[in-house]
Amino acid sequence: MEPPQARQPADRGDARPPVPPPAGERSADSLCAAIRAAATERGVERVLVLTHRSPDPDALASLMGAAALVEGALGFEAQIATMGRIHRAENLAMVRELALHFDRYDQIDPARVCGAILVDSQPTFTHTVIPEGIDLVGIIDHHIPPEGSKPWTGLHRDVRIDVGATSSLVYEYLRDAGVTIDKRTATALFCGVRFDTADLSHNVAPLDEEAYFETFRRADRPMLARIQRPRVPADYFRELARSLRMARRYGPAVAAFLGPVKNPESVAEMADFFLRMEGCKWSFVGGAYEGRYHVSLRTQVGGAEAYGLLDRLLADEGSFGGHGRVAGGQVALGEEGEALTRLERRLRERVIGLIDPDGDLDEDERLGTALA
Ligand SMILES: [Mn+2]
Repeated sequence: MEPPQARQPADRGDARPPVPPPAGERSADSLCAAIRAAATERGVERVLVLTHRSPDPDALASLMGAAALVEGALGFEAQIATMGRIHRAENLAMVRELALHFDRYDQIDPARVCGAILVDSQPTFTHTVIPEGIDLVGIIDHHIPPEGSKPWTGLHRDVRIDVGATSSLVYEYLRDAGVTIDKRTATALFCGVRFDTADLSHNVAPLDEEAYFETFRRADRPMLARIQRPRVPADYFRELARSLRMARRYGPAVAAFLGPVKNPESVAEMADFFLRMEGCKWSFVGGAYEGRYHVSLRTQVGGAEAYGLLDRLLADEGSFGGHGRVAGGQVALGEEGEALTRLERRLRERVIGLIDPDGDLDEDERLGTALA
């Protein structure tokens, strides 16, 4: 939909400032109009592109795509800044192969940008920081905001929870703006859609299918293969062995409370891994990293929604998000040791409570079965 145009007096010509689009509008045109309005107001043609802490492939690709939109559709400069380390081997491979170089938050000069676009997240999410002195011009995301959180009410809020990947949304912006998607951006966007939809196997909207196939046609396929099966450090195998020893089977669920982990991504990775077990309807894994307890939940196709299950497991502790079969969250940990042990005990009790609501299990059954 075209943003409404303000009536323009014939004698003012080009002096008319760009008209910002109405709230709730979500198209490439309206985002570009919002950025142009901010650039005119601030007198800077440079846009900051941000996402959540420790970006995953969908976030990384969305950053690249949004920057390509800023440069290709507006001819403005884009500055991408990220925070938090990237741990998962596949995500590191994506950064390495695509030769991504992002600025840190302390390299942002608010005077040198007209505003920011936030992708694959929302400003109220706890894992997302909007630097001080920066005006948010637009958000593009597909996550359900946590219950009770106030939605951001800025000009360009494009949150489509029915779409599997933010990369698909960004692909649509580039398509609609007529920006040519180069090989590198296409490779990244394909990784984003692939990662968040598990190769179109879940959370899929028609837009995801189009984005997946169109970006695949333009992608660097040898590079895609290198990103998907990267080499992993020896530590990875030690953590894997430890996780296998600690995991327990509780009827239809597999749960593992890993205590401190070297790599917070291993929590999500193990949740994916355990879900592959025959008969496993859902998996739940938690691990402590740098003062926070990370949890990941996965459910089988046709099973319960991951978001609702994790909501019950966390019972108002920490923050979480999710869509379809995937959900994840974090709980801040208090003093060392004690808090972690207690939290893991509470979570384990809630897992057992979910699979055994009537308390029919005996002591032995409540301990679960070892996997290895
Ligand atoms: Mn995403």
